[in-house]
Parts: sequence; C-alpha cells; structure tokens
Amino acid sequence: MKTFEKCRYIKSALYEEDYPQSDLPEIAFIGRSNVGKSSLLNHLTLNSKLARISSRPGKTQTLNFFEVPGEFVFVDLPGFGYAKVSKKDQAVWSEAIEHYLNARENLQLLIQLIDLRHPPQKNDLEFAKWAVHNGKKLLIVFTKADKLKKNELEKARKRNLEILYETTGVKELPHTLYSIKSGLYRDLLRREITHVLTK
Ligand SMILES: Nc1nc2c(ncn2[C@@H]2O[C@H](COP(=O)(O)OP(=O)(O)OP(=O)(O)O)[C@@H](O)[C@H]2O)c(=O)[nH]1
Ligand SMILES: [Mg+2]
Repeated sequence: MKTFEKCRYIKSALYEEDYPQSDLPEIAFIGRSNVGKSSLLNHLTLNSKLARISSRPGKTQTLNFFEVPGEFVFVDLPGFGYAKVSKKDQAVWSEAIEHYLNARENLQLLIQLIDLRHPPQKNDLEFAKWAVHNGKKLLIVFTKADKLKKNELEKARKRNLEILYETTGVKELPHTLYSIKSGLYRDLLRREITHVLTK
C-alpha cells in the first residue's frame, strides 16, 4: 500500500509552464464545485490541512499539485459548473482544466466525483462521456454517502450508474462510494488507487 499520509503540497498552476516538472504518475480529482474533491484528498491522506475546503462552492481556483514523495501526484482541480463565479473566471478555469487533461502525459487516472444524492447533472455526464471516448482511465466516486440512509445507498448508486451507462455506453464503469465520515471508504479507495498504479 502506498504511503498516502506523506502527501504534501507542491504548487498551484493555471498554465502548463507552471505545472511541476515531474514524471511521477498523476491522479486528478474532477467534478462539480462543492462535490467534495478537496475534502476527499484531505480525508484520504489523513491531513485536514492539506487542501482548502469550504461549504461555499468555488473554493479551489487553481490546479493544485500534491506529491507523495517519489511515488505519485494528486491534482485537485477547480470545480466545474458553479454559476456564481464570473463568466470570465469560469472560462479561465475550464480552459485550464481542459488543457491539463489533454496535455499532461503522466496523467494516469481521473477520479470523477459525483454527489450520490442526486442524478448526475449535464456537465457530469459530458465529462464522463469525454473521458470514456478519449480512452482515459476513469474511476467514479459517489460522494457524501453519509447523507443517505443505509437502505437508500444502493438505490442511488444503481440510478446513477444507469444514467452514466446511458450516456457513455459503458456498462461497467469502475466506481465506489465515499464519505469523509468513514475510514472504510478511505481504505477501499486507497486500495483502488494502489491497484491502478501498480498495474
Ligand atoms: N456530509 C459530508 N459532507 C462532505 C463530504 N465531502 C465533502 N463534504 C462537504 O462539502 C463541502 C464542499 O467540500 P469541498 O471539498 O470544498 O468541495 P470541492 O469539490 O473541493 O469544491 P470546489 O473547490 O469549490 O470545487 C464542505 O462543506 C465539506 O465539508 C462527505 O463525504 N460528507
Ligand atoms: Mg476544492
């Protein structure tokens, strides 16, 4: 198992010339604003101070790079689809994300976060479709599982997978549930990531 706790902040960037010069495998967290990307990174690494989180959407405003020294790099991306951010900022962020996704050669895994409580939204689906059609390795993480009752979890997971299947045409997308309130989900996701990196 990789040593997730050693993860530390490297730098932030919007443009390619500012990306860290590293050829370690990279894993990027992507999804709508407020879905829990930065929280998940902190939970996964047992470091509540690593990435900044907020109950207000639009917190992460740059591509933020975090390294587990010598092993791999996590990239916490700004959220997409937050209407209250100015059109200009939205355009800068989506261009920055798009460029990163297309240009970064050491990007090995995309972890797409989707709120388990709601059906995937238009931009969630557009992204999943893009990733599948461009042959990217994609892992779907349904977040905030603690906000549903136990007997609602499976129903929500099935509904969301069904919608993703309709859009992407892929029947068995790798996926897992997550909640920052449970160590069980942390263990599962750590194992999944380690598995991808050692394949
Ligand atoms: N109950 C619950 N709340 C969560 C969970 N994950 C994140 N949150 C809350 O969701 C809010 C948003 O979390 P962030 O981690 O900042 O979300 P983000 O996706 O990084 O948002 P942006 O940076 O705006 O793109 C915070 O109030 C978190 O405490 C979870 O698993 N369970
Ligand atoms: Mg964030």
